[in-house]
Formats: sequence, structure tokens, C-alpha cells
Amino acid sequence: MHVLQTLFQLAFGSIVAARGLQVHDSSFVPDAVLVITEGAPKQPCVPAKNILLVNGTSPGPELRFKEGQTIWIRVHNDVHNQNLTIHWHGLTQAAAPFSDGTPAASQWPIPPNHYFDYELAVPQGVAGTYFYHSHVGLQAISCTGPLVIEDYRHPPYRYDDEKHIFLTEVFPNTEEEIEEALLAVPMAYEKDQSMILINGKAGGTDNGVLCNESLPVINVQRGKKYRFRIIAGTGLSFDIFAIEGHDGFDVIEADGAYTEKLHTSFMQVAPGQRFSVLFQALHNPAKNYYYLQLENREFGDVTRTYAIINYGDPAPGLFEPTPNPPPPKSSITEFYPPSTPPLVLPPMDYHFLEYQLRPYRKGKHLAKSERMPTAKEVTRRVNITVQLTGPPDGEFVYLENNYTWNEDFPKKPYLVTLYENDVSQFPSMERAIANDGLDPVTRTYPMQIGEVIEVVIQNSGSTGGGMESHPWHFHGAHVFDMGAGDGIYDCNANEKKWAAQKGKPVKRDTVMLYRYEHPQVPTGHLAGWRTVRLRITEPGVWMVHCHILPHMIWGMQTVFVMGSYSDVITADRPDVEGYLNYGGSVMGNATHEPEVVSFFTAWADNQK
Ligand SMILES: *[C@@H]1O[C@H](CO)[C@@H](O)[C@H](O)[C@H]1NC(C)=O
Ligand SMILES: *[C@@H]1O[C@H](CO)[C@@H](O)[C@H](O)[C@H]1NC(C)=O
Ligand SMILES: *[C@@H]1O[C@H](CO)[C@@H](O)[C@H](O)[C@H]1NC(C)=O
Ligand SMILES: *[C@@H]1O[C@H](CO)[C@@H](O)[C@H](O)[C@H]1NC(C)=O
Ligand SMILES: *[C@@H]1O[C@H](CO)[C@@H](O)[C@H](O)[C@H]1NC(C)=O
Ligand SMILES: *[C@@H]1O[C@H](CO)[C@@H](O)[C@H](O)[C@H]1NC(C)=O
Ligand SMILES: [Cu+2]
Repeated sequence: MHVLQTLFQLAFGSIVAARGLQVHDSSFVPDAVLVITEGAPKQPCVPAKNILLVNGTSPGPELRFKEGQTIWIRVHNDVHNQNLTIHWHGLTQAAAPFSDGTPAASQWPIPPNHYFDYELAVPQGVAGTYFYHSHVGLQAISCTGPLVIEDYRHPPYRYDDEKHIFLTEVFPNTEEEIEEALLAVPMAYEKDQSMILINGKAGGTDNGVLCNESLPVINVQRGKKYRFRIIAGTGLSFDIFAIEGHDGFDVIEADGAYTEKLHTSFMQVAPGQRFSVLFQALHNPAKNYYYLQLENREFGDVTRTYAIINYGDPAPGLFEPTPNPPPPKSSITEFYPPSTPPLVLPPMDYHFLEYQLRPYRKGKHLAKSERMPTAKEVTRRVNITVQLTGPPDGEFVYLENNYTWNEDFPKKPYLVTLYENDVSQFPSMERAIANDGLDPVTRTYPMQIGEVIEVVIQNSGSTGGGMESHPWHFHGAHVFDMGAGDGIYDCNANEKKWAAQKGKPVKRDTVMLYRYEHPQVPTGHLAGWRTVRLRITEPGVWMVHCHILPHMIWGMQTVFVMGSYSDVITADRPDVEGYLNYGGSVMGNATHEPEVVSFFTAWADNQK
């Protein structure tokens, strides 16, 4: 496809030129609009304080599109003193790398009182469950919402209706206060989430202390089958949940790809992961409602959250359709946390769904793109060893192969420099090969189209002797999840393990690097790995990072640059004015006419 694309471009000029120039001023009508503001709404279980909102709520509204389309979304930054970007978590964005929403990697952040038009490339085959969130600092705590890509025809599984289980967290402090404390020397943030919200609401207990607030409600009807779209829009907690009186769930989707059906009695989700599960509502429920009980694991105190699976009269909820006509307020039932937890949830499961999922197959055969590259096909292995330095008393910095990365490191976003024909910012393959895959100058991992790369992420003991678990999120094309284990990765042993399992590697975008049973290990000691394989097919600048927001702040982020310089710059380009300029966005806001900064003139000049 890449070769064809290049030929096409040689023959017809750039794709942008071919599809015609579009002026993104006030006359342009995007497919959807999101307006980000700051406000201090009442949130469950914490004092009201400034948070970012999407269209006035957190989480924001659902976005829903059909696969096989190109969609434009206009994002207004109406926050007066903060930059932001929006990332479309899980979408590969192969056709529009400039719209991936990563500050310093794919774009300048959107400055206050500006908007940016994002192009979402949603090819067929990506139907599934996603979410959107800001990628700046800790903004994703509240600046987030669900994104559903519907099947072009029918989903491969039958169900009557679908429901969201969208998880976010609330903290006692503002995002700025948390960030400042995380970066203080010595590190000064020892708190965890006060509550984990389900569809924006929650009540329950935090470290045993009751927060008696009205619970979120998921309305169901007896006998019906539901697709629950579980979205961990969280930034810290590993969450486990189950529903009393019901037989568990059948997993049918992981991170935007259908899987063969797999039964589980409980769900465990890490920040950034999504699953769809089928849920069978009872034919003859013994009560009007049942509790969904959710608890965090591993880090911090136990936060226990409840939601209601409601068989009674439908109650309102953030993602629940409003009954027509709406019932009188007095007749709406409010639900509160139970006096004792109805369930005993299991401890953190370091083997949850591991080596068990299988990619969904239409007929007998898997498409080639869905087939895991074999060990023989791998052309290069990249080891990434992660280590937290700083504890006990220093500045906390996460290193990947001895280098850290955060959004302040590049002076200009990599993709902007490439579109500006600034070759000096392009990572060197030679430097990378000499340094276990990492180019130390740009702090990126360059990869060439056609390579088949095995990436081994290896956990290691911090300078304080501690170790943590990390959900690694891959932007760009999804990766084949080759599994994980304690100790040090052994390729042959892992191949044998797969051969003896029912499961087959599935494509994921968020996979766990666990600490297993080692909260403490000697400094630098390797304990715990995760391996993924990638066929390098999509040119672009793709971030790879832990989805625990404090770990990102401490530098657990890096960038994979895929393709040669010419591959990257001939990949689809922005047709958004001002992309290359400060802010990368059209000057203007909801109340002021845009002042058009022509990107095309600048770009065309660069081609001469
Ligand atoms: C968000 O708010 C804007 C402005 O009010 C509105 O035009 C847009 O449709 C809303 N977006 C969604 C997804 O509801
Ligand atoms: C729009 O931008 C103008 C000029 O930068 C600013 O004065 C105004 O407050 C902004 N309006 C909103 C709603 O953000
Ligand atoms: C916004 O981003 C620009 C460009 O990266 C930076 O110079 C500026 O300081 C940022 N502003 C804020 C308020 O963070
Ligand atoms: C929680 O609040 C509800 C509504 O005010 C009340 O009915 C219930 O008794 C309270 N529960 C506890 C344990 O205080
Ligand atoms: C990666 O790590 C493994 C296990 O520690 C080691 O055997 C291998 O040589 C390393 N590979 C590279 C390319 O550094
Ligand atoms: C990181 O630095 C340490 C100490 O300088 C060295 O021993 C180690 O080999 C380096 N690790 C990598 C992956 O380069
Ligand atoms: Cu992490």
C-alpha cells in the first residue's frame, strides 16, 4: 500500500493536492464539534474545584461514527490559560498522522481561544470502542469522553442494545496541584483517587470511609442481551469489577478489535484499555436492581465504587437515553451504596485474559494483517528497559533505556519539523542501531517500513528498590500482544508457551507490563516483561507511553518514528490552515471570526 501510495504521489502530486484544498474557516462545516472549557461543577466525593469539561460535562458527550469514513472534528480550546490537544485513543490515524493529537510529537498544542480541525481516518475493519482525551499534562483526568466506531454492516455478535461503562477518577486536588507535587523534590504526591466514577457518577467507600452519593444507573430489561462497552478513561487505578446475581461476561472485543467469545466472571481493566462484553440480563430477576461493584488494585487504598443494574423503571444517566415522555422528577428512584459490599472481588490478577484471547475470524481464515508475525519473520528486536530513578529523595524520572521523554523535550513537534523539511530533526537509524534501537539525539525509536520488530519491554527495580505495573499504550497501528511474564523474556520459551495454549496473539493498543509479586526488587534488577510484535506499515510519528498519568509526567513516554523521511512527509498531510505555525490552529474562537493563516502557501513554498 505504501509503494502504491508513493507511486500515486509521484504521478499525481500529494494526496492533499489530489483531494483538493479545503479552507477550514468558519464556512467549513465539521462532522462534530467539541468545546473544552474550565468549570467547577459538583463532582462526587470531592470538593468542587476547577476541572476541564467537554461540552460542559466530564466525561464529555459520546462521539459515534460508522467505520469506512473520514470525519472532521473541530475542537475549541475555550480554556483561557491552558494549551490542549485531543487524542483519539486507539484509532490508528495512519491516513492522518497530523491529527493524532500529541503535543510535541504530532502537533503544536491548541492555544487558548483557538480551535483545531482534526481529521479522523476511520477505515473499515476498525469498528469498536475508543475514547478521546487531552494529551497535555494531566488534563485527561477530566477532559475525556467515549468514541464509538460502529460496524459498517452488522457486528459479528448479536445483542439487543448497548451500554457504556466509562471509568474516570476524581482527586481531592486540581490537576495543576497534582502535577506540581509530582514534580517536587522530594516527590510530594502520596494520595490516590478519591473515587472511581462510572459514567460520571459514583458512591462507595474510599479506604473504608463512606461517600454516600446517588449511584450511576445502567437500565436493563429482563431477558435482553447487552453489549457493555467498558472504557478505562482512568489515569491511575487498575480496576476490577463484577455484578452480583449474574453469571459474568463474555468478552467479544479488546481495544477496538473483535475477539472470539471468552467467558470471565469478573473484569479487570487498566488505564487506556477498552473491552466489549456481552451481558445477559436475567429473565426472572429476584429483585428490581443489582449492584455492580468495582474496586481498584495494587496502588493506594481500596476505593470501592458501585453502580446499579436497574430492572425497574428507567432512571436517568449520562449515557442513558432519556425516556420519552420524561417521567416526573418525583417518581425517579435514587440509589445509594449498600451498607456492606455484596461481593468479594479477587486480588489483582496478573494473568487476566493472558494467552487466552483469540482474534475473531470471519470464516476459516484470518486476514494477513491480523496474522501474528512469527519469530522467523522478526527482522529486529528492540529491548526497552524501564526504570524509575529518584526515589527515595530525588526528582522522580522514568527512564527508557536510560533516556526520559516528556512533552517539553522537543523544541518543535517532530511532525511539524518534518513537514517543514527540517531533516536535522529526523532520527538516525545508525545512532539507533548502535544504541539498542533508541536514537539518543531525538530520543525516538526509528523504524523502517517493511521491518518486523519485536519490542520487549522489561520492568526493573527503581533506585528506591520499588517496582510498579504499567499499561503501555501504542499510538499508530495496533501491536500483536505476544504475552508477558515474570523475570526476563525468553523468546523460545514464549513460542513454546503459545504453541501449548488455546489463545492466539491479538492486536491491542494498551498492554500491561506487570510487577507481579515484586513490590520490591533490587535497583536495576530485571523482573517482568511484555513483548509485542509490529509489522511497520504506517509512516508517521507515534507516541508510545505508560497510560498512568503521573508516570507520563515522570517521563515514561517515547516516540516511534516509522518510515524514512520521504515516507513520513509524503504520508497524508494536514489541510488545516496554520498547522505549521504556532498553535497549529486556525486563529479564532466561537465568538470571533477566524483569521486564516494559510498553511498551503507555506507548504507550497517549502516544496520549491
Ligand atoms: C458540543 O457543543 C457544541 C456547541 O454547543 C455543539 O455544536 C456540538 O454538537 C456538541 N457536540 C456533541 C458531540 O454533542
Ligand atoms: C475569543 O477570543 C477573543 C480574542 O482572543 C477573546 O477576547 C474572547 O474572550 C474569546 N472568547 C471566548 C468565548 O473564548
Ligand atoms: C502553550 O504551548 C506553547 C508552545 O509549545 C508554549 O510556548 C506555551 O508556553 C504554552 N502555554 C501554556 C500556558 O502552557
Ligand atoms: C445515604 O443517603 C440516603 C439519601 O439521603 C439515605 O437514605 C441513606 O440512609 C444514607 N445512607 C447512609 C449509610 O447514611
Ligand atoms: C535483549 O534482551 C535479551 C534478554 O535480556 C538479550 O538476550 C538480547 O541480547 C537483547 N537484545 C538486544 C538487541 O539488545
Ligand atoms: C544504562 O546505564 C547504565 C549505567 O550507566 C548501564 O550500565 C546500562 O547498560 C545502560 N542501559 C542501557 C539499556 O543502555
Ligand atoms: Cu506506568
